[in-house]
Amino acid sequence: MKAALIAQKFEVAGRVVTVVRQEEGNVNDTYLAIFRTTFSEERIILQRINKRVFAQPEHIMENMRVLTEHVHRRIEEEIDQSDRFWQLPRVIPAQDGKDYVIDEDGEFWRAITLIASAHAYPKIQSVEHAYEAGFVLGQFQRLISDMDANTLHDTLVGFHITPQYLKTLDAALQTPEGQARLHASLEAERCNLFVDARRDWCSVLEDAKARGELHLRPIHGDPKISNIMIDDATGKGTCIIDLDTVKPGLIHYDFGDCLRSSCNPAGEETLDLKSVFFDTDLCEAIVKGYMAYAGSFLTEADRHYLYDSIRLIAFELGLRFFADYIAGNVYFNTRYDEQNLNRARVQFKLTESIEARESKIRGLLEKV
Ligand code: GN1
Ligand code: MG
Repeated sequence: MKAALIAQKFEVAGRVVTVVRQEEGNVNDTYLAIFRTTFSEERIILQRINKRVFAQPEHIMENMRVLTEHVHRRIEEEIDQSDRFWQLPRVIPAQDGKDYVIDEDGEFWRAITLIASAHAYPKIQSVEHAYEAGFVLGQFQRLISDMDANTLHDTLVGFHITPQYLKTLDAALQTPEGQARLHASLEAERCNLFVDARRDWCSVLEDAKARGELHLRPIHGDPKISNIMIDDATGKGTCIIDLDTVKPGLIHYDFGDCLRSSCNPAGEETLDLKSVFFDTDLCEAIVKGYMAYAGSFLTEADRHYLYDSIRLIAFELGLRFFADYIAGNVYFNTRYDEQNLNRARVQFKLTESIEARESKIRGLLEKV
């Protein structure tokens, strides 16, 4: 198997015993590789970067290295004051000293350490889990809050710039194929109307940025619940994984993404639309956990846009899935044709639920 041959090119002691494809991930392909020597075993994560999405994968690796070295140093400095072990994956160099391997087909591979004896869950498990998710995100943002955003590459131009996704949708809708996909289903037409009704509002964060109210900072970019790891031994949050989208951005993208993914107990892939809603009890727990750390670095203006960020990132993800469905599923990995349409409907249902609970959510955000 190709992945096994690639795994062997990274600096890990021993020989590859097995390489197993992992199901997670809408963009990159992920494998677990197990190495053994006569006396020991090491498990690592091997990933093939999707070059359709990331034009310059070497920049992702530079961002990852800069950020992980910064965070590892800070974790070490604070270890004696900490109530737990904080972890963050480490980039494993290839045998030639580079941070990646390019195979004979030009595919780009990288290896990172596995966070052992901890798990991430695709859906929220409990109110305690929600608190821990918020706590981990707040701690992560605090640990990188003293980094200069200019030290990071913009590895994914337009990422989380909602009005840009509208343009992508509009371009797809202008093609005959796009029109055919739109009119082939009532659900697609409904999604389109849902988007239309929110066109003017969806630049809310970009407008605040343009007015100078919000500033670019280093962000994670994808802190959904399935990227937050919980320590098996203690039940406490220990780590945030999937550092592909670390780049300059608004902390609101992260806050919104954590909330929209955590407060929908049905999860992103459910086919049961009726079960999708925004759970404000979970929201309260996440916000409490988040503010334990984030309270120290949020400005008044940052706080002002927290509600909008939750609504926006749910809406934006729906828009991204919908635009991809109309375009013929060219961005996100899919297992069946209507998967992106279904994912879009889930996020739009969630957006509606957030909108219906606006005053409750704003109240929770003011309380902490
Ligand atoms: C993608 O590949 P994955 O699952 O880590 C996407 C995120 C979405 C997420 C939704 C680079 O992340 O932005 O929020 O799917 N990543 C990219 O599950 O587009
Ligand atoms: Mg990701």
